[in-house]
Amino acid sequence: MDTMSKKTFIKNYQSKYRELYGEEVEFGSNQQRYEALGSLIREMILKISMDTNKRYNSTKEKQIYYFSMEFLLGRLLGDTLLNMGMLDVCREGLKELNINLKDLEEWEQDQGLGNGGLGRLAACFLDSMASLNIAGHGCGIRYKYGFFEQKIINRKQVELSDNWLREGNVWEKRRQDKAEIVKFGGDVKVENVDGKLIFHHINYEPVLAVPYDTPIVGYRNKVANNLRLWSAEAVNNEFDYSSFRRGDFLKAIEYKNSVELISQVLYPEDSFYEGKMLRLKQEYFFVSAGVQSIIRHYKKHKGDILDFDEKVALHINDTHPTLVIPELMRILLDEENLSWEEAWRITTNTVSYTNHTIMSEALEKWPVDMFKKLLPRIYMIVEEINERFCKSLWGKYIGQWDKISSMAIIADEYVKMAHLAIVGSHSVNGVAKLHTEILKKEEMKDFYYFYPNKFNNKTNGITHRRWLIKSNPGLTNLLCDTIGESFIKHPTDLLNFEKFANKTDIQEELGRIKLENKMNLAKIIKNKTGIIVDPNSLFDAHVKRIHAYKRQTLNCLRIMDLYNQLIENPNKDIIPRTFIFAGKAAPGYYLAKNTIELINSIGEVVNNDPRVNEKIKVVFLENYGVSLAEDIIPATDLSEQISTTTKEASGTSNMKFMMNGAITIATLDGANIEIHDEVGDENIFIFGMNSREVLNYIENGGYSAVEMCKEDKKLERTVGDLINGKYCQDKNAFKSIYDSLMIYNDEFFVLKDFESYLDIQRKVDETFKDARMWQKMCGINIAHSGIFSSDRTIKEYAASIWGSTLLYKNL
Ligand code: 26W
Repeated sequence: MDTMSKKTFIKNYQSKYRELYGEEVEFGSNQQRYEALGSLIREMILKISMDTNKRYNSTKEKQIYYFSMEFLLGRLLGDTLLNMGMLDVCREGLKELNINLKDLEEWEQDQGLGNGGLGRLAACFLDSMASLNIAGHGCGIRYKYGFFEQKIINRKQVELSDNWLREGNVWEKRRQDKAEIVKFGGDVKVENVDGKLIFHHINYEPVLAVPYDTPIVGYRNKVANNLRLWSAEAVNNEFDYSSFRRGDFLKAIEYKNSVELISQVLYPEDSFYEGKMLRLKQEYFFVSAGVQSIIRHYKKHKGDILDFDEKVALHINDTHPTLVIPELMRILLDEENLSWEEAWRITTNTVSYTNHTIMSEALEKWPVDMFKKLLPRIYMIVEEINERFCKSLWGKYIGQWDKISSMAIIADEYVKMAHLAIVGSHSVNGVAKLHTEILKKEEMKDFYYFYPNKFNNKTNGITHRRWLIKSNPGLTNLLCDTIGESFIKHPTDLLNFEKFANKTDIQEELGRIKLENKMNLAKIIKNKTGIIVDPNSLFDAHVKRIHAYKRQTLNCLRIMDLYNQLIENPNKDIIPRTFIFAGKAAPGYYLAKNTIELINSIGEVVNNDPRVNEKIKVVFLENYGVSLAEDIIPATDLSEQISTTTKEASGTSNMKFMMNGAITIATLDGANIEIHDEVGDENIFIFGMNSREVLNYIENGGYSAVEMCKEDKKLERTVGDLINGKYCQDKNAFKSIYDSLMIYNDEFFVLKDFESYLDIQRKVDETFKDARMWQKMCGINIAHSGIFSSDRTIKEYAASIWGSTLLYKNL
């Protein structure tokens, strides 16, 4: 890519600043300077976007659209500069103007339009698609308020709204000219014209879907794909004057408000489904707008509708966008006048589906009444899909009514979205090997038996551009100095680093880089919490959504046990540790919120107890998100991935930590298994039950938490500490956690894995004592992390699901 010279950059930046603010940049605030830089870069990207689109339109290469309810992009400035090859020029140029690029970057609000893993994966995929020169675009919702901002007040989580658009968003461009109408409610009138049924959707409520486009720039390859996020507006932006005249003024306002509600806020629940009408509205809203605009674009460029499936792939990120299937059917049937068979062939060939969770409480199903009322025409189509599917089941399972009704799309007055997604797509994939096996053998086994060829695995990945090159420049420099730069384009070349992991000077260098990152994090911890932590202590990070299955409680119990031991035996030889927690709890998830309170309470006791606080510190960092993760991950020694085996579909922070040279302490769950396969027993700390044992307990019972406690006095005592006032005067403060373990029989086997967790933690201490040994392990982890780049994942999707035209010409 032709990059700018420093001189040109300075000139352009100064003139951009003048144009925006009518004064010289030296008088500006950092926020204004950020805005000016953002808009300068945005303009430069415009040219790349135009060229990319021109190329896509003329080569007619297959276009991939990734439909996702969530895109957790974080900040864009730094990563965009990196990908454009302008990071150095920009940093140096600004320096000449006495401006620190970092100070400007901090002014950018995180784009937090996602809950966690699923949304961040979508963001990593966009980066990889653009960087691999694949014509892949995002389609989602432009929530006015993203994931809530978390504050800790009195040790408890408090939720504040995330008004991320308050200062505007330099990266997006509103495209009023590309707006679509989405229709809700009303009735369907069926007309018979010469024996053909024509469906008229009448009396509906129209909603204007206005797209906002954000360019996604590939790594130094002159590609800019598009992320299109839809915003809901009243069709007549002004009040409806006819109803106004009739005195129905309030009705007009009501309509406007109810429409704008659709894209108002991201639902903050993940892994827990709530059958809210507004959520169903959100789902249909962006799906319908997206599919309509894709078809409009396709036809505008002279695409033949019968070849649609050869030129377009629509991917659905979990079941949330499943309505892509009936919506595409609707357009093909009602607007393109295709036969059912043709429409069905095109739809199923076009759509593919990724499952991200086996937690049954996260499975989406909509009450038939609600569905029918909100989407009458779509419901008719889903009914027809269901009938045809059930008929095909009858052929195979003669007389087996139970099986047929358990597989049906509509049953027990519910529309089951996962069933619709499987039936209406040509590919169903899980996100790590174990997860896919569980889908095939357990969760979706009937469907796997019926459609064995649809099922496949695509182990998740993370973009090494954001999560290594951008967030860990120290390590990146060391890698470039030792193995050269090829890993940037070919991340599996990181393997070349393995031989360096043995070298003393490299081990020392790795230690030095880590220490520097830890000093940076220590500063952040001090600023945010007032707690002073020792950068030479072992940084042990457990950062992710707070959820019972992720077992923050197991970590808490272990710290509580360690605290008891240190009190009893002040000379106990342990490695000083800083326990770092961060993560948000869904606002309605009491147990998870109680866990946050527990962590903070343990912190208050431990950090203020002079008998132990030279040895251990417990820190909870509020408002976990992409930007905070970028500070925590490069500074971590030990990565906690301790979910109940079988429950974590993949996990992706495990990969980020590994790539930054943290050692993983883990159950053999999700992608931890594949990390273990990569680095071998000696370079990871594995503990706990395996999937067979867990599934066996779940299926056959036989586990008793009370018995576990009876057998292990230390465990009994630690669990007892939850309700004896040790960590909070109010003895009932952590009653819900205590009850989840002792009364509800510890659904996630925390107590069962406790002993083996303590054992392996002792091994961690032993290993950490030998600094050289530890750094060697870090080096090996880094060397083997390349396979977890989302570039690998995306190549697999492109080759075996999307059938996209692969043009690796810039690689
Ligand atoms: C309907 C409410 C709801 C919302 C979001 C249910 C479920 C979700 C997501 C599927 C939750 C999620 O983010 N799952 C995570 O997806 C990651 C990317 O594949 C995996 O790495 C994580 O293991 C999985 O928990």
